[in-house]
Amino acid sequence: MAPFTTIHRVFAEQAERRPGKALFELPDGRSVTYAETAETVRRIAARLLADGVTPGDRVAMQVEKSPEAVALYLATLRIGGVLLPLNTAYTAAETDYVIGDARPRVFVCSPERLPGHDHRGEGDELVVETLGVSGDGTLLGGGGGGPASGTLPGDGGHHSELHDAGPDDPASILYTSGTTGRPKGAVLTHGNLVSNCRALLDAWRYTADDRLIHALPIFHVHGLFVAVNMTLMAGASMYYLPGFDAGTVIDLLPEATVLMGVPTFYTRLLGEDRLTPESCASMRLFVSGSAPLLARDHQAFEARTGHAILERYGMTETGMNTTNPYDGGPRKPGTVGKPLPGVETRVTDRESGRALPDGETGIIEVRGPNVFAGYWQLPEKTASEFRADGFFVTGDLGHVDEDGYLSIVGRDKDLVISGGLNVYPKEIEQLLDVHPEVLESAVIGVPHPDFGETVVAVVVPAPGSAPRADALLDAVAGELARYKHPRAVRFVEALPRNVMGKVQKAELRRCYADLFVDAGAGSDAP
Ligand code: MCA
Ligand code: AMP
Repeated sequence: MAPFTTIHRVFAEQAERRPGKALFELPDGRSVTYAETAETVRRIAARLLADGVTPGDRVAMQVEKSPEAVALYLATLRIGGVLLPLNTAYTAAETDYVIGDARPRVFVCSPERLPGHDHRGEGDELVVETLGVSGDGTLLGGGGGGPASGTLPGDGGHHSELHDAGPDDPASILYTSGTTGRPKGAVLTHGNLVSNCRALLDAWRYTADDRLIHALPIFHVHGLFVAVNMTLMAGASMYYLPGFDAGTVIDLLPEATVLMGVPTFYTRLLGEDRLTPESCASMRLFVSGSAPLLARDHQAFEARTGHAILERYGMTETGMNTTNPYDGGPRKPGTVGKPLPGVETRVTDRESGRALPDGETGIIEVRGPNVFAGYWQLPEKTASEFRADGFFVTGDLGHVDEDGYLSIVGRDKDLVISGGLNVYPKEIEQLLDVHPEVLESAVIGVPHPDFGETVVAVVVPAPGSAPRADALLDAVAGELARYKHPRAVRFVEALPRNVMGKVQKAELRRCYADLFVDAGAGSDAP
């Protein structure tokens, strides 16, 4: 068996092997090579050491997408730190909660966020650094910031040692909300990242010859631990875009080989006349995940381009679990394929945990080297999500067909996935329910032409009150990131409940299923 290696070590080896090769191709025509990135990694590593980061310390990152942000990720691992990537859409309240829970040693934020997020007054534990989109800010030596500025250790301000992490050492903590409404940190180990990346490189035949269109955010598993890690480990290049823009992606298709995206990417691309077999001539693979891709869109994309989108299934807690085949079998629309090598999946009865025969729908469970170490400082919560034999209970509902392909048919967890971003209704309901004009609320997801699903709040006014929808939305706006805001509010006299008193969300979803069906992409409900 090959000795254990880490993402940061493989990256360092790739930078030695192909120093002049472009890792990042940027929209302004500039490129950043492997050697240049390695140099930035060493400089940031030195800075983080000077800030007092020791192995196991968390380094929080809430910055716009830039090559330096990837270097910050690699620098953190290089010195044994644990990366805590934060969504740039988070409000101050959401950010403060995560920072308070994970207790990072260093918080690197965009310069423009600094006034709202200067935690230095809260004690001398946290060092705040800034990093802007052009690499500006204190992290790369712009002054201010850490306590030890100007006294960088290592090789003249360059850190030359690589931390030797073991497979079970934590590499990253990613916060996911949950049915309790409180975000919790999923601890991913070096072993999780490397094993999953290797399995994907093999499954999707990803090599140094690939040129990826990278239009995802880098604070989730999809954009960072799938797309970036695969590119670094393979020694490939990426067209590194600040976000998804259909026109820009179409412009790049003739230069690229692979696109990884959420279903919204593909529905938006299908709206472009320039999406043709000719524009896709150099492409060899389109991957979709993070949310269900409608079979209809899969078929439409194949008809327009000749490419069958490869759909795969993953989760923050597990990385990637299953994938449709690259070759050796059909990519079946509406399915997420078979387990990756080394990963086991099964479908069980929720209550008893009994494995169900193929064809029957139950809870999807996963076991393998990809499955996380647990929730940060929540041992009981962690234990409750695992079976005694080590399978992790995903909360997704699915069944396996006669060829062994898994289909996801629903969720046992109360979750809305909007444009590939998870929204937990509980977080919104808690805010609405404390509003003086609200008796109670139920937040649901309904079909949306652009985002797949979108958030709707169904509200019972307090007796004698007649709240306005915009007043309720204002109450949510200050607390929650924009993508979590309800796109429509509907008032009802009472919520439908079953005999046990539980709110019947399925009935509400049926009732409001058509709210956005004829609405244009991105628009609010009529
Ligand atoms: C932006 N907005 C959204 C979303 N994104 N609202 C709801 N859901 C969203 N996903 C808001 C904006 O703040 C804006 O608000 C308005 O909607 C319109 O924005 P627009 O310009 O259309 O959005 P965009 O910037 O084009 O972004 C849409 C997007 C993006 C491209 C779909 O959300 C995205 O990149 N999603 C991918 C997320 C992802 O990486 N998921 C993977 C996590 P206003 O104009 O009113 O201010 S899951 C994962 O990692 C697991 C492991 C897995 O399996 O992959
Ligand atoms: P997250 O917690 O953000 O990592 O989101 C993980 C969830 O996204 C999973 O539990 C699924 O519910 C959903 N998901 C990911 N990939 C797919 C897919 N290909 N089809 C359907 N749902 C998916």
